Amino acid sequence: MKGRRITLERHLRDEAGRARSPAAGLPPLMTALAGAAKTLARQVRRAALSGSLGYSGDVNVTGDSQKKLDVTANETVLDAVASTGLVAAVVSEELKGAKALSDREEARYILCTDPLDGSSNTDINGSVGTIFGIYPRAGGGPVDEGHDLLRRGSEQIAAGYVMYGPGTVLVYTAGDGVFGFTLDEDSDEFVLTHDRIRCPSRGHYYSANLGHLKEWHPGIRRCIEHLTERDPATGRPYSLRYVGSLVADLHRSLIEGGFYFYPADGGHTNGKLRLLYECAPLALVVEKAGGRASTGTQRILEVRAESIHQRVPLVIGSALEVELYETFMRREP
Ligand code: AFP
Repeated sequence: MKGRRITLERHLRDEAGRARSPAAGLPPLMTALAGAAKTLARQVRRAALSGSLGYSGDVNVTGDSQKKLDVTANETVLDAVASTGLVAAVVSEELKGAKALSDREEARYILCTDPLDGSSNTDINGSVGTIFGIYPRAGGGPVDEGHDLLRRGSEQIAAGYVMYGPGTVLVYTAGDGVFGFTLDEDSDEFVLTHDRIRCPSRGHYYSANLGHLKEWHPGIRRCIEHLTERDPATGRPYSLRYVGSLVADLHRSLIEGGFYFYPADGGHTNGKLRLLYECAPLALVVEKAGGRASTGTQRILEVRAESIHQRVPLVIGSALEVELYETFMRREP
């Protein structure tokens, strides 16, 4: 990148220096997450060489068969944030209950994470990601599930994701702007490559597992019919792009426009994706970039979690496409 080279560390220092920045207490935590991401990028890249592909033999709490990399990713993220002393508890896709890390006063944050999302892609050298959402503690004393963990996404003070693709990209927001950093493997630094990302208000891609089409809400099926009709004036038909790795599909929508959805179907009556560590963090990122995220009927950031592994339907991406989808869902059959 031409011009001034801004590393993540430098960027975090600058942001923390702004008097009213909500990121003021976050730099060490973000630095720890970035450190975990560097380790994970290497683990994912070398998995076939180190014998780390394939299943661990266990099933996680939400019923997914765990990959070996799911297990190591979880340990890597937990070790990294535990070392900061800033996190009171972690909610992770790979842990049945929340894991308490510290009861000290400086442990001001709750971390919700999917350490390795899209792990079914690991064995085919496909893109995967890490998702994280950070909440301030609701009060002092021991972590209380109701107050500290079962939150609305709008209460997050920072959120983001790391995408392990051809390059490793870390995208985050602490409320004021969305920033993307690419890992420079020569210097082992994340460098700012996507400054103040804006999600295009519309795009020409849709991302979804159409294998479940027949079981979707009729409004969603009509939305697909609409998107796939030919009307060059409105950019239709839309093109289908589906990696099957939420972070990768979302990253495309964020940068190029378009949208991703995973609605309820016969096998996933509340959708497949988890509210606290998949939907809410990505919703904060996308909204701060000017996009939208909803269940189809309610803004994701307003949904209060009822359990830590709760699932919700998700539609996320360019504002106009998400609105269109919501409109089709509201229409009478
Ligand atoms: P895995 O982590 O089990 O691969 O699940 C990935 C995921 O949660 C999300 O990243 C994908 O968008 C979605 O599930 C894919 O689900 P389908 O395989 O049902 O399309």
